[in-house]
Amino acid sequence: MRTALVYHEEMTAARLLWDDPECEIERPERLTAAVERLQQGGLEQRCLQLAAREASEAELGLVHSPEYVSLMRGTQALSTEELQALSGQYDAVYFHPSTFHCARLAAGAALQLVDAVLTGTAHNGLALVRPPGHHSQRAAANGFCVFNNVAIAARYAQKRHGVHRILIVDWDVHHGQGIQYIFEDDPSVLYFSWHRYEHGRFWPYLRESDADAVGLGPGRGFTVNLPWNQVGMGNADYMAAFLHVLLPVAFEFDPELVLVSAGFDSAIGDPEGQMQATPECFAHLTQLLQVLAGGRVCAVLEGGYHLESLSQSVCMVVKALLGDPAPPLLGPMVPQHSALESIQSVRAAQAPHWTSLWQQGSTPTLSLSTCSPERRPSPVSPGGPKCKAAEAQTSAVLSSLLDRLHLCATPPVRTAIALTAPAAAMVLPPDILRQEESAPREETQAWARLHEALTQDTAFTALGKVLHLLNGILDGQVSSGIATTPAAASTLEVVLRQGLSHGAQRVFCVALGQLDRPPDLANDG
Ligand code: X5A
Ligand code: ZN
Repeated sequence: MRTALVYHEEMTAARLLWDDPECEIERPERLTAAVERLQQGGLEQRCLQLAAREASEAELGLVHSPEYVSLMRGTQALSTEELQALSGQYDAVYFHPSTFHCARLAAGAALQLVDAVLTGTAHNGLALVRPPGHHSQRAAANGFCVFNNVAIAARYAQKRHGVHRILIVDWDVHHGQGIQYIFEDDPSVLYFSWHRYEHGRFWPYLRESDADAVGLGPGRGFTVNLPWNQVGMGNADYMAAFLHVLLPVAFEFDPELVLVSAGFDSAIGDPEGQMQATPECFAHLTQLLQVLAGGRVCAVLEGGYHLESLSQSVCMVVKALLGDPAPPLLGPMVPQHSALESIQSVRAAQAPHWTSLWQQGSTPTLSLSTCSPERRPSPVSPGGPKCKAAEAQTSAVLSSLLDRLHLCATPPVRTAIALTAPAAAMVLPPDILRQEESAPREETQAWARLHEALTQDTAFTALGKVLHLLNGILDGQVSSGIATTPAAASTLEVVLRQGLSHGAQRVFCVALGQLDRPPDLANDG
């Protein structure tokens, strides 16, 4: 299993043929700089290198209208003047005689990457492409984008490989409104985008880029927008966004494939984004995504206009995909107030749709009486009395939630291990807490009275050890524990029951041992 790198030199052919200050940043050197840096770092050679193919017109038709595809095909034969005139029909777009070929290669590269990952040829991968895709719409080019590479890849993965749920993570600094429109009513594709927004005063200036755009009809809750209202967002802000918004929702969604609209204009030095995140941050973001979908992560280049920052960030993503450890993030790692406000506003907007966002002691937008336990809460009439009440409730809890996100000390990351057999002389790292004690005998016995199968001595000791570990976790002494037990499933069941009855939200217990029978937790959800 390897990391695929999909590329074709011919994608450097398209370039701006006239003066246009808005478009001149999207140039061929973006690709050559990134590829050269991958070569210098010895990274290209560690990847499975695949030459991009052109997407067929049928494949483009998965997302785009036949008329639009024909119009784009026609650009190959236009004069410079005609190309410039057609470009003027769209927002922030330029055409070149090679654009149609490049754009088909860009979409084809994304499809090849998906093929490689879904057939098992590769574990994960990156497609380095131009033109980018995430602004492109069914019948419109937009923001340097001609065909929506990632959206086409998502539909293709569903049609060709039978994948059901796909997560699209758009970490480009611009809102991929094209992807949002294509999937806005589709619950099979979860679209997450963060973007420079500045309360609507940044391109593409859309009301629907704000956090309250959550999708339409059956797709409600499957569009997740995180607008940044200030420039200068850095590593701590990006990590907080992943940890407090994207990952909870993504775990609950449980995707079978992760596609990344990997733009690097969200990195430090980029003239478009004006953000502060360092290239190392993208290694961490990539690593975090690899816990989803069995590691099936396909990243496709979008923006990124600072050649040095772009190339370094691309290297960091490829290193993380290859499994190299991520360099530490330096600095105090404290999110900015404005970032926390944005994070809290998305959490509030999405809370009705995702139980993983319900916070203990507060349900930001809806009280429990209006929010049914099923996935879809009953809709609240816009502007109605419930809506007004919810708004008031939101602002009331907002500041306390902000304080909690900001100030609440997280328990130390510390692991305890409890071994039932003293013979198991394991050499443990020094920072691991070795737990010799067992839980009070009455506690264990009380449970064992109800479960006769566990009253044999070894299982009984194991249960005591595990309960003791659990106490350590619930007290905040340690954050996780490992117990070796001869009856893993039964003890695991007790631990989970205990954890749930304590209202625990952060219990990670691994029981190593024979699975005598699968834990029966169906009744507890
Ligand atoms: C793919 C991408 C940005 C367009 C900016 C226009 N497009 N001002 O980053
Ligand atoms: Zn961008």
